[in-house]
Amino acid sequence: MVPVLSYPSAEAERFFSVVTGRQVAVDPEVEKGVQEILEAVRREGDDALVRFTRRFDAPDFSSHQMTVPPEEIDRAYAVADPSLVDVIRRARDNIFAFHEHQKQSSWFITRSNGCYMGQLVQPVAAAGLYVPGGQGGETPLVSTVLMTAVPAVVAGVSDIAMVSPPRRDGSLNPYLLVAAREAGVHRIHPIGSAWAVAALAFGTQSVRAVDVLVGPGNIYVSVAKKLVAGRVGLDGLAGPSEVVVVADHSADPNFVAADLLSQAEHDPMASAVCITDDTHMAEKVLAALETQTAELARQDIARRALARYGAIVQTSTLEEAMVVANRLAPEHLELLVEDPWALLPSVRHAGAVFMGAHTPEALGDYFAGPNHVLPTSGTARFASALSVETFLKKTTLLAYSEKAFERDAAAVMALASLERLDAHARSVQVRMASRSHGRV
Ligand code: HSO
Ligand code: ZN
Repeated sequence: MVPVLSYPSAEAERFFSVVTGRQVAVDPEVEKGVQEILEAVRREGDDALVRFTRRFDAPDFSSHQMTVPPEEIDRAYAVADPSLVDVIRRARDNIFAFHEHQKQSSWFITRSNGCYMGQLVQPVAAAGLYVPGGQGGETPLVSTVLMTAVPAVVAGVSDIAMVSPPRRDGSLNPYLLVAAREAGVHRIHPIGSAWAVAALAFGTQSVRAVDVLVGPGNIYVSVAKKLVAGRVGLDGLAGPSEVVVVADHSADPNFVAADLLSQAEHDPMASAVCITDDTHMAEKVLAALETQTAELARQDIARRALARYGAIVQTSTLEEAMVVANRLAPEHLELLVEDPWALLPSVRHAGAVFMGAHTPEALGDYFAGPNHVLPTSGTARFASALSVETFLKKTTLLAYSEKAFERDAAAVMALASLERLDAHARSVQVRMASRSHGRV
């Protein structure tokens, strides 16, 4: 079902490049198609949105359906299972509590002679959240609503729009509407794919343009985000999901297999890798994978993912296992080892770390508090989870007294003349010349 690779070896190296390289190449045809969609939305606004939505999602979609009215959200509560609404609220509260700690404050410092400087931290004015369709609305990604909306709310964004592809009748799954209201989303547009990204980036008659656009999506969404980068702020470009499980002799092979499968069932391109220093682990995990996969509704997806992007990597030590984990820089890193805290200092690159036997990734996917929108495809080398910071921007501030100005004037003029920028030098010089006391 999955290959067992020893490390170091040529096979292991080949596997690593397959896994880390699985999202790099974008078909130029796809990019061209997406570019045309963006242009159409920019030129025609709502008309283009209605046309694309009718063609791909909801055949009778009309421009009146472009924003979900509050009564429809009320009706969603009426049909939703109250115990699920309660769970959504508890998840929201946990996610809020975690993200509250990410808030940032403005700061000021004083330097000698009456010189002040600092940084103002402010939220962006408008944010857009992309929530994937979840197989025609059958599998509503409520957790993604919470994970994208809550950090924006905590940041203080006062205009938060959510988009998600509609079902055949033009509506959204009621649980998406409930989650959106619970999280504090202000407007919901039942549109998806590249044209929804375009609408949020450019604005149309019904969809206001946003300043920051976040959320995972398929290849069309990611390509569209890439093409509007620069016009709006973005989170990362979501690639297929991935998990690395580092397991030592103490790990329960059933847990390891279950956690590998929880990623593999997301997507045929998902990657799930176990790295172990225990020579008996591979055999046991393989057996557990066989049994457990057969019981999954999405076993087809999981099998395809595991066959191409799954492996059990055998190392001789746990330190070596961490070297491999850091090379993969996975979205999720589980440490199913006796003493995960002892291993933590060896973690260099991972989107999110899950410590010990009782912390399956699913806790973080849904409920515990940390964000599940994470850097994929090895981008954890430089990128971080979606966070409050994604929705904040900073403005620096400077205030000089005359005395402080006099102290620094000559230095500024020296650098200005080195760069041969006369007007810069003069802007300092005229002030020196008009000082209340003395002349230069
Ligand atoms: N594991 C996904 C998040 C998710 N899981 C949503 C279930 N629902 C992120 O890689
Ligand atoms: Zn997941």
